[in-house]
Amino acid sequence: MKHLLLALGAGVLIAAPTFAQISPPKPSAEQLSKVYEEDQLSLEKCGVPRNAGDDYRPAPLLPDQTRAPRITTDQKFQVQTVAKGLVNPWALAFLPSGNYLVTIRKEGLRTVTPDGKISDPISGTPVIKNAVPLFGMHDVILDRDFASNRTIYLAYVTTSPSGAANTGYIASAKLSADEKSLTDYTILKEGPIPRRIVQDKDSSLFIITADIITPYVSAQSLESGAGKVLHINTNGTPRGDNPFAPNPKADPSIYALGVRDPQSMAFHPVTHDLWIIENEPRGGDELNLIKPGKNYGFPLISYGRDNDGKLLNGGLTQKAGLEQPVHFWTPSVAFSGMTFYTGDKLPKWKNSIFAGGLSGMQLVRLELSPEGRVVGEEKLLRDLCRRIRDVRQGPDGNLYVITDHADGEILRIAPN
Ligand SMILES: [Ca+2]
Repeated sequence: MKHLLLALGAGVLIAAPTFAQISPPKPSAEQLSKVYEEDQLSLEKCGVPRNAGDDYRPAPLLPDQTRAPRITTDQKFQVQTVAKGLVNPWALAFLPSGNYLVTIRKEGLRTVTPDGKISDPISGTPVIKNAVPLFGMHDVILDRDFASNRTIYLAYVTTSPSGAANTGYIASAKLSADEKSLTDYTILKEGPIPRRIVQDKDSSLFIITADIITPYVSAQSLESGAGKVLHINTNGTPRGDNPFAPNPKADPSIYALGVRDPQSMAFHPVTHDLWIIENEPRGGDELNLIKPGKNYGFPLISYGRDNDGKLLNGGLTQKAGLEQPVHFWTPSVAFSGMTFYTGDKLPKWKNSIFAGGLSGMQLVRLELSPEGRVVGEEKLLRDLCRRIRDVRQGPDGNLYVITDHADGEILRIAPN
């Protein structure tokens, strides 16, 4: 059975896009015996995710670094379907008009009205031409001053004008008042695969980029913007105070290095620290607190393994000079979007981290201690059996998630 599981893991890049259309196999008794009791219910209902549990459980450096106590709250909530029929939506933003702005992985951008009407594609977005099915239009955020400048930022992957496949872009553009077209399209950064963007209080942009192609030569290279946290101004220039800017060989936009496939990033609502969640190849998903100039270790250290099941760097999990994750998950949840909940509608969840699981098909809620350690983990929405791509807090104080399927949805999590 172990070999079967490894084979499932090896197919990540090819198998994942069709995952939604294939019914996962039923779990075996052996698989069920290796997970928490509450996880068994999910396995029995939703089937075995590709990152199903096996016997690889590397020891953490710190005892609170993995397998946090399972918790629940008596926060009552209901899940409402806002829209359905979105084809593999990736990210969600909230327009002042009340409409939702949604990226569609293979297509671009659309809006959705509060009553679920999906618009035609917004004209002026880049054409997504790509050889790797998992890439395409990823993140969208509104500028802090969107109400006056109509500016949005996009993270996407396409074939470059010169024919280079899988080229990543960060771009800005202005959304027309009728929300039907983009103008003033400006490329801010070209090259590495960008996953998410967040904007700091000073308007500068943080971007997380992936290094998921073996043998992972970029994440540790200061000459590459891949496998990094980048920090740029809104016109695309690197921040002058970036830690490696004085190094003439380094990409001056690098803020931190050594990440693999970070798909979510958010500022802590109290400390304003920058947190990310990243996916290691197979198991070992990490929650990291990002500091400038720090090296987060991939692929030199990892609590996961490569997609073919082989150990990364001999299975090394710690090394002087390399940052340890705040928390890690084996087996993998395959995290994508993340947010801190700061609203009043769901008060029992205030200041929790929410993170969506793709193959894990769940919404994870994490409680942090004042010291920033994970002290509890709650698994939500497991009965839906949906790949959760993004989770955001709406201006109405409710939580919204989007699901990554050919008939993807926007779901609202509201008090009950
Ligand atoms: Ca790491």
